[in-house]
Amino acid sequence: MKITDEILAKIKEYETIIIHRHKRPDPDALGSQGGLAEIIKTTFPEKRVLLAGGPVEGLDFLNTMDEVTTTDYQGALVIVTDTANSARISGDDYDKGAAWIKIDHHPNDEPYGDLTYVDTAASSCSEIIARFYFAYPDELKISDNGARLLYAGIVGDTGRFLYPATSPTTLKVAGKLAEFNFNRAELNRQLDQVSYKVAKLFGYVFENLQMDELGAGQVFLTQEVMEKYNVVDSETSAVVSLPGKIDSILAWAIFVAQPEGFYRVRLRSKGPVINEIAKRHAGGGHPLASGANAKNLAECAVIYQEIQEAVASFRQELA
Ligand SMILES: [Mn+2]
Repeated sequence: MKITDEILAKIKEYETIIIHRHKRPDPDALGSQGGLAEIIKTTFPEKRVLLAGGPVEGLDFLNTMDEVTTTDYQGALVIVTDTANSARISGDDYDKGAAWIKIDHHPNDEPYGDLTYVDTAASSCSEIIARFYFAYPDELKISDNGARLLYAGIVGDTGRFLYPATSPTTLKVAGKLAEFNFNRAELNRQLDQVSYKVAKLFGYVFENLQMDELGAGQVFLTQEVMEKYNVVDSETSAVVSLPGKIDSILAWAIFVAQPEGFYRVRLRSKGPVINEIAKRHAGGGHPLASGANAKNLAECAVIYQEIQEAVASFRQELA
């Protein structure tokens, strides 16, 4: 039995289905979660589908969550999308259901769940959910809003079809989703626009980025900087891809100081593999897009040195 057949059978089997995604959700987390919910609701209107995970931090134009209580989990099927490891699942009771399923596109370092469907070649978890929908044209239905959510997730995780994970399949799936009735131009604008204060922070990042001669970059967002620009940690996600605009940069880290004293580290790359660095520093992710944590400035310095080494050996292999 194909894994997608098994997942469809599980969905048919349960009356209540609770869908989780990762903490600090991005458009792909909300798109895959909400898109799957719309498929199930539209196909099986008698089923109860709940979205778990709490507030959506500035992405409420995409979706809002449901109130989910512990008793809702009794006899329920839990599906978790876009979340590599259980510690990152948003919401507490994800393990209290009768069965649970993982659907994801990150490296499968922790294969949690009774069923695990991971495709690391997919651009996004939303692409996986969209392919699931298109694989059962006689069985599954989706609403226009479901198509909108999946499209948003693909646009989010591919940087608007820019990153290498964007495959011909990604574009085909996005094209088929675009046939549904939603305002694509408005959605693209909502995903792309930033507040005036975050635009000012863009200026700070370019102004203060340090880069070595091989193209390893770093920038620090200290508590003082965050206060000066009046931004919170979740708003800094908008600046993460920014250094990639520079032609000579290859890999970079953005160190975001946390009130507790440690640093959240956002790592991005155009080639050198950086998720191995992330794993050594309490993190993980994709080869070209990862997150880590540094206890203090000394660990930040170690991380930057490891980026420099990864960039240097990447350049050597190219030469
Ligand atoms: Mn994703």
